[in-house]
Amino acid sequence: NGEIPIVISTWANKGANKAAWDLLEGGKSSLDAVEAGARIPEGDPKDMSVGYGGRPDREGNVTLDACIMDKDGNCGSVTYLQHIKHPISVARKVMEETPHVMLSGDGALKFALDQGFKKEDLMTDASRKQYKKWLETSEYKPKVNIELHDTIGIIAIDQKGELSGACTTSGLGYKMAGRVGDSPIIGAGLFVDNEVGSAVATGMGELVMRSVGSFLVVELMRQGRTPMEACKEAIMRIVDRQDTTEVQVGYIALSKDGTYGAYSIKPGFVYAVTTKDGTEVVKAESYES
Ligand code: SD4
Repeated sequence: NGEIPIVISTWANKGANKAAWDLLEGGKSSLDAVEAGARIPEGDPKDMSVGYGGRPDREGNVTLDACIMDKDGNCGSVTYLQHIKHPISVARKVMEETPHVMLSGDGALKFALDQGFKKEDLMTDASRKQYKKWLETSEYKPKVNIELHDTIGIIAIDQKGELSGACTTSGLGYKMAGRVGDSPIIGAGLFVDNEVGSAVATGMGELVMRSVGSFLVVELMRQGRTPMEACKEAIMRIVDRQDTTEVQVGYIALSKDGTYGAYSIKPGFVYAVTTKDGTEVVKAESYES
């Protein structure tokens, strides 16, 4: 593997890759491409880990985390954002229109509204029903590989060879109110270094944050690891230090030359790769078999 342009994303999110690819093919920037890709699951009520229709926290509030990073190392992020369907686009506005990297909660919402985003109810009949059912036991147990669609991390290289990445999620279903995961944290959920490559994480964010995973993957590539070797080493860093019996973490990585790879703790993690030859859903190698 190793061609340019290319877009890869976590899970079998072919629709996201298609939206991104259409822009890459038309000569648009990888930044435009990853934003367009991330917006697909955000707007899809059937995807219950992202944006509209996402699982709420245990108090019934849908709170969203997202970040975006470009070829120049600019980045923007929102955490604990409510009522806005496309947090990735708000994150891009934070990057482009403010002197800051991260806006959170009410401030992020106020900024989004000022920027013309609409306030919406992000719960759907399906997510309300599931939440009511969850309340019956209120047992908190994050599930591994929920139905092969989840938080989306998406990274791309455009025709000019420049890298960007995006990551967006409603976080772990039925998390504590106020919990923020790895996905909006630059270096944890996502990192882009235009000289080297980019990486993005999915799964139990706490484990990714503790090991600053995506930054680690990119730094390992800088030291000469292939994308797959770098993802594997970052996963081993987690596995060697804590109990991972019940949890999943997966990384995908893309190097500057278009080679890509992935690795996860548990089997079942897949990612979608799109080049001029079409889209392929690839099974990641994993620590456990
Ligand atoms: C989080 N990493 O909030 C996200 C959730 C996720 O698969 O990726 N779930 O921890």
